[in-house]
Amino acid sequence: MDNSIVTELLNAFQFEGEFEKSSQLHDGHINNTYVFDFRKESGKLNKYLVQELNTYVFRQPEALMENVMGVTSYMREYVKKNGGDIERECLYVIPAKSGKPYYIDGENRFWRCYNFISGAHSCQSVENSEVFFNAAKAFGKFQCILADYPIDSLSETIPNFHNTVSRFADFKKAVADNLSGRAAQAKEEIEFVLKRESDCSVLIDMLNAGELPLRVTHNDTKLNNVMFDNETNEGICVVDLDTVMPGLSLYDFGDSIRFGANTAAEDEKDVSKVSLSLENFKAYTLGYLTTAGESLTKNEIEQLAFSSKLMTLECGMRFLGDFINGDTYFKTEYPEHNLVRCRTQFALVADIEKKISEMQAIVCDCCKELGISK
Ligand code: GN1
Ligand code: MG
Repeated sequence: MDNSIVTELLNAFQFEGEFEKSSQLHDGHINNTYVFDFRKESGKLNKYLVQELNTYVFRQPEALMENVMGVTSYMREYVKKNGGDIERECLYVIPAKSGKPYYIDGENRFWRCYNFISGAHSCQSVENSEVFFNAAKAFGKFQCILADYPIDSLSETIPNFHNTVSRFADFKKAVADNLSGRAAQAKEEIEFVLKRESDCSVLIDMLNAGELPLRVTHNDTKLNNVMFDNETNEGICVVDLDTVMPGLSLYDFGDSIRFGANTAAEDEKDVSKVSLSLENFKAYTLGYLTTAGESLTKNEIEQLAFSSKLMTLECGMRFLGDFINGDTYFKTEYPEHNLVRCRTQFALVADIEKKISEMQAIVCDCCKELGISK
């Protein structure tokens, strides 16, 4: 980060202490994230998370920050009431000196700042199933805490974010427009998506028929969006709240499985390494049902396995669409990055299709183990 922008941000936000340094974090495909270190008079280190919001992806940044302010205040009250640590178990926004929860710099970049969760770490992959079990408990709890949050007060900052029918339509448009001229490079992958059109409407049809409840959901439940306590390894705080919007519990469950139950990385080039780990699927299902199971309906529980397939298909279709559009949405490190990412997602979809009955049996076993009868 260049010095002039650091100086500008130091003047813009209400930071405490003497500034020491800034460093960039490289997780995430959308925003630019930095850690700012300060030294307090007491000698204690004081860190903040400073983010440049991607306003190409988030077209309504003010509305997004209103969502974030509402949800973080609500969660902070919950943590307080339950005797938790408000510095570590929830995020809060550090306001700009103007009093606004964000700052727009001289080049029109949109900045916001959070407390930094200390004594905790994030994980980029599932090293053992306990980590995944703990992530699941954290996301399940997150959903339960927000169960009574006034859903109508949330703006849909990215309309139809997980509406797979509309994602499918966007995908077909990307193929038809072929802005980058790359569609010919991805014939097989395009076919893979087109063959699965009927899957795309399953959950949306159920929602429209009143068979699934609309909830306040996170919508980006990647493993690296949970902070784990360094000592206990418990998931203490769910982060990356930019996509908290009305949605289906199944979006959150399925997206977690997509990322964390894959035996390979999201951008693994060797697709023979990609498969669905039934062990990790079980760990996540058990953790999620431990905290959220009582609040889920029978229909939600029945669709858990399918949602894993659908969210993986959807994400793959988004990567492929972006490849064909010319990489305008996700950050990429090399020209075929989005194509590589979509291939891992489709390999995972294919493996889930083979294992779907086993996954359904695992969901039933977990319900029995936890005494959940629906
Ligand atoms: C993006 O920024 P990050 O990495 O948490 C994306 C998610 C995708 C994910 C795929 C706002 O999340 O929807 O599932 O990449 N976020 C947005 O890794 O589009
Ligand atoms: Mg993230």
